[in-house]
Amino acid sequence: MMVTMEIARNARIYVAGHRGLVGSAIWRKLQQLGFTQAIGKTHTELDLLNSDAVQAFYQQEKPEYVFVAAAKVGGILANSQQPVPFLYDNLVIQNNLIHGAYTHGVKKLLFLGSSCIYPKLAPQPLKEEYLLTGPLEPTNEWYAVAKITGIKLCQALRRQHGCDFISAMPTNMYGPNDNYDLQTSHVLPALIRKFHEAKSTHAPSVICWGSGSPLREFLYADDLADACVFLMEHYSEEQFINVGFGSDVTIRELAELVQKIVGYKGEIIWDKSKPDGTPRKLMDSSRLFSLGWKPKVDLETGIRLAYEDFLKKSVKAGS
Ligand code: GFB
Repeated sequence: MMVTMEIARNARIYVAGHRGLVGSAIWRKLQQLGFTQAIGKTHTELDLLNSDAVQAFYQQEKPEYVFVAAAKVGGILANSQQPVPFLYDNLVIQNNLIHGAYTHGVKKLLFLGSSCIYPKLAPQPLKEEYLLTGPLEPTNEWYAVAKITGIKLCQALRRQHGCDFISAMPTNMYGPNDNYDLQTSHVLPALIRKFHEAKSTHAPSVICWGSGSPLREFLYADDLADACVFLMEHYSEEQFINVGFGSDVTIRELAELVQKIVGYKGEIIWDKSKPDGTPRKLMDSSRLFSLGWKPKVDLETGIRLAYEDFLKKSVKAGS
């Protein structure tokens, strides 16, 4: 059901994780819409793993609205190699932020999860009600369990204490301020970097991971940010809501598209010793779309924008 609760342009809005891929996009969106009191804290200013520090922050800054976009995130390899931070850090960060928002009377909170919360072999497209109907994908179950716990905490606080806390599950994201570290990044920034470097060094081939056959859905970060602000103003339900693009591509198709955009002429080699992960995770975003929200940036346009951002950052870093 659609509700309308317009947020005053001078409301105090905390974006946790405002320098990350998603948080920075929410920050840009708030600026663009004329919000005058967005609050962001760097890791040095506020350690989200420190419960006392988070309580003191809430006490002092008194945010009225909170976007929880802070998390330990990473691609398929980082997820399987670092189970502890993906589980523990995420649980502590979200518990501090969500429970702290309750104790300090935050008016509304939006918690961001991930499409990996769904069972590995759930029917496609993924509907919200498929949560907890089967085993998770092993390469990211630590992260998924943490995110499921975050959804449940928001639901529990709503049920027991009437908190207006909602959760959104975005599909695979990409865009400005992404992580381009080849060991820890997601596939799209990794491919941008690999094809760009291969082009610059005239390398004959680029190695991509897995078989290339898994299907993934990609949403440009600024579209997600737009959806987050839309949900903050128009959604108030216990059930979390999917935020997807609406269609997916194989990793092979994605690699060929990035190759074309970067302008690399060499060969692609598939390293099958690397994991494929979930075979497919296409979201069913019909609940969100029926509220009147739609993504604006198609995959090719989004990759071109992300590549421009990558080039700007490489020039700044002097590489
Ligand atoms: O984006 P990605 O790391 O994570 O990988 P997931 C998606 C697919 O791309 C996998 C393949 O099949 C990878 O094997 N791939 C091909 C590559 N080349 C590369 C490469 O150079 N780097 C990377 N990283 N992948 C993540 C979860 O799953 O999705 C997180 O680990 C989170 O928990 C995120 O939920 C949204 O899409 O498989």
